Amino acid sequence: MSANLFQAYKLNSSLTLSNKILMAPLTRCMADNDLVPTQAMADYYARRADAGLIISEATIIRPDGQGYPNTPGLFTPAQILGWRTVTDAVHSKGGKIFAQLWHTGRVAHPHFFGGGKVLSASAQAVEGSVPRMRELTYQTPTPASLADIKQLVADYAQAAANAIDAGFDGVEIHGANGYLIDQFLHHESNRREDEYGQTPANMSRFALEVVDAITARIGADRTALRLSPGAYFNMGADKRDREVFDYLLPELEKRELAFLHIGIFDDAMEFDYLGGSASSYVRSIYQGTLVGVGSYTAQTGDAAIAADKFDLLAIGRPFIANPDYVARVRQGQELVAYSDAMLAELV
Ligand code: FNR
Ligand code: 8K6
Repeated sequence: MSANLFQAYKLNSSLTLSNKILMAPLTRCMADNDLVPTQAMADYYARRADAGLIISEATIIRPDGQGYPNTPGLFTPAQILGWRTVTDAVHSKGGKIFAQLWHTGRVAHPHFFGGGKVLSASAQAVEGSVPRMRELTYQTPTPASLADIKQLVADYAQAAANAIDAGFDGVEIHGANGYLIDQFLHHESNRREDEYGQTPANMSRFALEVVDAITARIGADRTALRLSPGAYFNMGADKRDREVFDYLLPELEKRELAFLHIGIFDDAMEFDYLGGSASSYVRSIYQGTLVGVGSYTAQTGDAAIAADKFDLLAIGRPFIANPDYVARVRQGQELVAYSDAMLAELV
């Protein structure tokens, strides 16, 4: 049972994972009011250190990237120090941890950063409001100017350098789930008429600039990326998006990133314009290490790896419910079922 999951996996010459189970990035909204990680967060991550790799909850690169309360940052000295406590705790238990770098783009709300502009690719609002803060309706964003884009790329690279200073083993760029980078990659949110819009190469430009700036700063072997080629969250579908990812994925393959990670809640979901699931689509044109995720169990994930659908398995909600997920699976013990009520507390 689960034989594939417990094999070591060499990502590249600098990183080898002790098993193929990743803890998926999971926003918990538990940082302090300066967006500094707490001791309770360090303890929470350390309890999960036997994952082959932990990916941190999404962590904002700068104030205007914030779309939810108390999500941690990586842009002040106090935040870097707070994360150092987390990474030390994980490393002392033999684990590895990447920081997930985040800017929510049009899903940001000025409530969280004292007013000011909400930036996105174009002036296309996302419908609705901040979860559990329903009075905060999403605003029509301001299209990022060329100067804004330059600054954003620089801020992503600085946050990556800060992550390394904080002791992270690498970073995963959050290019998925309808947030800023993803907003450039989909036609619903990107209506630009300049060199960042309309064609697959232009729509991929911002994502590739962020990747290139970060790899130049910390190395491709420590840089990963999460993508959602299928629109399913904070995003409307458009079948022309396929051509964008058909262009982007081979470009990414040339960059020799540590891994590519699918952003999806249920990998059984099929997208007609991708010809199947998001993971099967990416696997068909991308040869590098691929992380699958989305409503898998250890058994179904192990079978997917055996069938060569992806190389590594990320586990989200079951890891919230079971800090000892890896040990339980290894020993064939029953798991505690996840429920949304568990989000109230860091166990
Ligand atoms: C998530 N997910 C998520 N994804 C991401 O890229 N960054 C994040 O910060 C979060 N935060 C988050 C919070 C909560 C409470 C949930 C439930 C999910 C998505 C997550 O990484 C994963 O893709 C999904 O949960 C699907 O995997 P499971 O839970 O079915 O194993
Ligand atoms: C206040 C917590 C904010 C968390 C932000 C990250 C997103 C996690 C939210 C979980 C909700 C699930 C929505 C799933 C959409 C699937 C559609 C098919």
